[in-house]
Amino acid sequence: MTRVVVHGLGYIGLPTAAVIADSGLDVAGYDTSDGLRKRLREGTLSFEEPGLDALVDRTRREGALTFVSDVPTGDYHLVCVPTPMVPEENRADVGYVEAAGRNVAAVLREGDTVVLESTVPPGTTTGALRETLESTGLRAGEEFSLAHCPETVLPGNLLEEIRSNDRLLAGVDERSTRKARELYGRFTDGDIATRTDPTTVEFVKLAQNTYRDVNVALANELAKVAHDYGVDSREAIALANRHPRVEVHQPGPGVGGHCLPIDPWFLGQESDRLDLIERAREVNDAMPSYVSDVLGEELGSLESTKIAILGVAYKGNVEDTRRSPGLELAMELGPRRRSDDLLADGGRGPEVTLYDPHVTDIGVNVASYEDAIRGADAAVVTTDHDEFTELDPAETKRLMAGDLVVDTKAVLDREAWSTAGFAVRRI
Ligand code: SAJ
Repeated sequence: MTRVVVHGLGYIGLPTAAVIADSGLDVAGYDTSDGLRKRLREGTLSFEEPGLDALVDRTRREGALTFVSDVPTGDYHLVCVPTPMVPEENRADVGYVEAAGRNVAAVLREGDTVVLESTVPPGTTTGALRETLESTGLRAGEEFSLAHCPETVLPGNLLEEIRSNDRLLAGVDERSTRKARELYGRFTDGDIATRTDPTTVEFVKLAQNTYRDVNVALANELAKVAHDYGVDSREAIALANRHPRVEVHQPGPGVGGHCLPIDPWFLGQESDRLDLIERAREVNDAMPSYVSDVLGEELGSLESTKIAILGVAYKGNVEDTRRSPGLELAMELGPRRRSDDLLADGGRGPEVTLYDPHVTDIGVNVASYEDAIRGADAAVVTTDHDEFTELDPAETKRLMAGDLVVDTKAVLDREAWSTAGFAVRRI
């Protein structure tokens, strides 16, 4: 039976491995983290994703999916490792891709196919990865196949999107493209477009996330300008989007996650032409500071205040806090202080509390809803979790000291919260 080895068992690798196993292939999942492999063998997932737990559990019990400690040989090697940004440099760190390439090289046989799914700067597949794999003496496009097929799935809807999204893939030659297409054709119902130029496909993936980031930056700027005219930005954007060729995204407290704040920079890896794209990044990165200014403006001063931040996941209905705008806002407002520290440092504020019904990360100090809002001068909604639409304004009003709620995601029922006595400020 065809064996697929999936390298990297994170947000993309694990669900992809499970979906491929579910399609009837023999899948071996490998990750360099001993702890992660151990937890997966014990049946513990390191992140929350609808349906994933059950699918991993079932495919494991059926013997289709195994988690291995040593990289085995495989007909296909799928590389799904992270590509973080080098801190302070706005450049991609492709070290994990190269390391995975070395692991594949150690077991690579003639006739095997290697597919890179990670988001990378243009030129990585035919550059760094190809060189690493060819250190074996085998040639890509001759003795083995090599292709790039970037993942496009949205956290919170991973399984559905792995199975149904249209895909774009490119091999280094016709055979590589055909071999990769055969694999993806087994488990996706989406349309598969193919090319034989991986660099174009790498570029396209970055262009997609850059489009979204720049569009959100436009929405954020429009929202700030709209406020100066007394115009409701959400209403204005909804009305603007009635035009058949306009699709402005939604403003918010900033852009988080592991893709949009990073991927646009990868376009600048070998080009110094980034201009609008850089500005958009700056506009989005400055949103937490804008929200902090809004709070200061509405409260008069932030000194000795208590601010409750509602939502520290990077977006609604996920538990991932990577580059979370809510956490950025907390840092912008200052380190979390206990009330007794306030006396010690002369009463400078604000005190910041965090609430998030999805976040279980022990590194993030989340309180219960009641503790977060008790005595707060203002509450700021920074994530559009479904649960937030159910928050009780009357009960919240009873517990809070102040009456300001800044709803950066427009999730609260403005009328109900106003009726309960709140001043509701949207972004
Ligand atoms: N956001 C806004 N306003 C919007 C849309 C998003 O402020 O109108 C914010 C979100 O709140 C969040 C951030 O942007 O903080 C990113 O969220 P997202 O839902 O836009 O995207 P991700 O990072 O979860 O997933 C993106 C997706 N890319 C596109 O939609 C083009 C996904 O399809 C990709 O697979 C993923 O990046 C990836 O891994 O590259």
